[in-house]
Amino acid sequence: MHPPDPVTAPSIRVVGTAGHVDHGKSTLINALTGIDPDRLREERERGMTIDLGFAWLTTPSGLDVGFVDVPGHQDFIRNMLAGIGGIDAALIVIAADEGVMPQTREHLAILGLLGIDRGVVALTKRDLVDDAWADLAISDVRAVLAGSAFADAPLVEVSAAKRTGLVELVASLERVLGDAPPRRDLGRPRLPVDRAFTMPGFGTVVTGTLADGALHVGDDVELVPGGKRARVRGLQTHRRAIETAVPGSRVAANLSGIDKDEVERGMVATRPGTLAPTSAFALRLLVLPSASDVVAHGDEVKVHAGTAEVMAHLAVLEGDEIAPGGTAWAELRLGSPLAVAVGDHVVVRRPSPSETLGGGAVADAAPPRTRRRADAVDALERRSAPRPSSRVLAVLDVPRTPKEIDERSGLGEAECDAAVRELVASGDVVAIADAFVSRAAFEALATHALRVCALAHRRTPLRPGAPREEVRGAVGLPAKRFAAFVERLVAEGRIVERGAALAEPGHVPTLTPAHEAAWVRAREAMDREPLQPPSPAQLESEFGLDREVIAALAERGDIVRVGPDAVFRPSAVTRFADAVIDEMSRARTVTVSRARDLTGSSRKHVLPLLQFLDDHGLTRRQGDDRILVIAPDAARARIRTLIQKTGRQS
Ligand SMILES: Nc1nc2c(ncn2[C@@H]2O[C@H](COP(=O)(O)OP(=O)(O)OP(=O)(O)O)[C@@H](O)[C@H]2O)c(=O)[nH]1
Ligand SMILES: [Mg+2]
Repeated sequence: MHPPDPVTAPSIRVVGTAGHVDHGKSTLINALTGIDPDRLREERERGMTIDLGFAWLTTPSGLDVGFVDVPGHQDFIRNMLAGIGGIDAALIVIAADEGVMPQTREHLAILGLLGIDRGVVALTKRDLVDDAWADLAISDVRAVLAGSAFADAPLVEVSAAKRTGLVELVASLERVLGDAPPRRDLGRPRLPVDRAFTMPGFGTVVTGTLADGALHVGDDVELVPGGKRARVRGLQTHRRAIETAVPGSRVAANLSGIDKDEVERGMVATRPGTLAPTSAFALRLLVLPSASDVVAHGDEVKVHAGTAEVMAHLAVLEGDEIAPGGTAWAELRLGSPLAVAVGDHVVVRRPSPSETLGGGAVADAAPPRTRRRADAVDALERRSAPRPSSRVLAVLDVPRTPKEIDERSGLGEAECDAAVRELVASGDVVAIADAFVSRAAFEALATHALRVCALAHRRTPLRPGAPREEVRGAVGLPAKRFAAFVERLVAEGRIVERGAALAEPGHVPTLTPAHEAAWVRAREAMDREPLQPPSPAQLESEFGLDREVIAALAERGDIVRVGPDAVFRPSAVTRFADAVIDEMSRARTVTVSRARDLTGSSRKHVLPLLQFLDDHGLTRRQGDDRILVIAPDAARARIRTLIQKTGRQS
């Protein structure tokens, strides 16, 4: 939705492998990345993946891709399910010599249930077969994929042993990932934990694929379920330390304040208070056509959601059972609490004999307990029927013009306008210049902009804030929309404009102790003869206060910049202004030399001061004289507000 924080990688995606045991998934990942995803000793000894493996590469065009390598053996399918949820695209691995096998089909079915519809097929071990065999294998694969989301997925013939086809495979992955929509950023980060371990010297580390928002070093997190709190002490993506992890990236988070034993796979690290564990949820349950039997009311099933896995009791809300290939509204009453959100895709399996039964998207994460089944179904139907406003809201994860909203939502112009008006009135949608954006997306942009400001304050404490253009680049808004965006944040008191910079409202430029000491001496010099103070050049040569420090002093109100080469203490400016205003209200005009004599200043100092009064609409030149152009009282008031505006008074 917007470019990530400047300190994180430019673009980041996650690919998961899928495919039958021994078809060459891990070998291929190793050949592509140089990283062996089989990190356990047992895996290396048995030549088989047992648990999830992780690797990464940067493509020729600069895309960072993380890989989650899953086991193909059916005994470890729960591990596969824990890793595959957060991916952008699948790398479907099918060995040329064996072709499509049972777990090829099961993994494909799982990808379908999870709504993962992008991928590349790698026909591996090409070196083991001749061309005729390979052609047969390809038509076999195409037949199996027909009718699935992967029907038109690119297919690349590769051999990890001979290192052929690898360049083409990366190019295909790049293309498929390039077409993938940006990961949604709701400003509500969720990190489903797929590993938790301790690292000597660091403490507890959890890893996962981040969803729905960014995580920052210093953030407080809650682990759901359980409610244990911790703080993010450090973040890494692909072994690089980062300040901010973006949604859709592989993240290792070093947590303080929590023991390794208190965290496990299946928990979700999230912003405290944003995700409640649930003990039951409702969904439209699709039973796979391949299921060996009907799925019946009262069945004990296993639910896989995110990286979690819990036992559940199935309540079928329509009829008593769902036949293979059928769907019905159902409720899953969980044996232990689970962190799920509406829209999450879950997979349902039979514990024994072990089999993937089906799945669906969570429609209600907290269904009311007692009600008639028919009422429950009605409520779920209503909830999931897309109303015009929810269709409009769904397309406003990025700013769009009314015309674009019409096109994308598929609604008529009138219906669309009415929905937008309703959403703006309820505060769910915000207008910025010519476009509209959802409140959630607006909030994510705001959080992002403020992060950039905070970062600038930390990196350049002397400066008034982050350059506007830098913030604009970071949030990725065109100029007009950015102006409206900032205006709104200013009006809400969440950001302040300081010249060409944007800052957090509380930010005050801070000087180093050495600069503070220099300023004490310079201030004495300025106060000695307030209307003949040292010039900025002298402040630099004699006191070591360079332009940047002077800007910071002006920002916090210790001095007033009156002209390019003139600075004064605020009290000197008001004293000068009061004297010449008095003179003009008495004698109507004042000359440069009269102003100088009146205030005991010098010509060099008086010229910029008088120019300052002209520039701010208090006085006007008339030949060699100056006259007041506003009432004396108004002039006195204006000079005081002006000085306050250029900084907070010292
Ligand atoms: N000749 C040849 N052998 C290969 C190729 N790719 C993998 N293999 C061999 O196939 C075997 C299985 O490879 P893995 O990469 O472990 O297979 P996998 O799909 O990761 O297996 P699981 O993770 O257990 O599901 C190993 O002995 C590999 O050396 C290839 O391109 N050519
Ligand atoms: Mg493997």
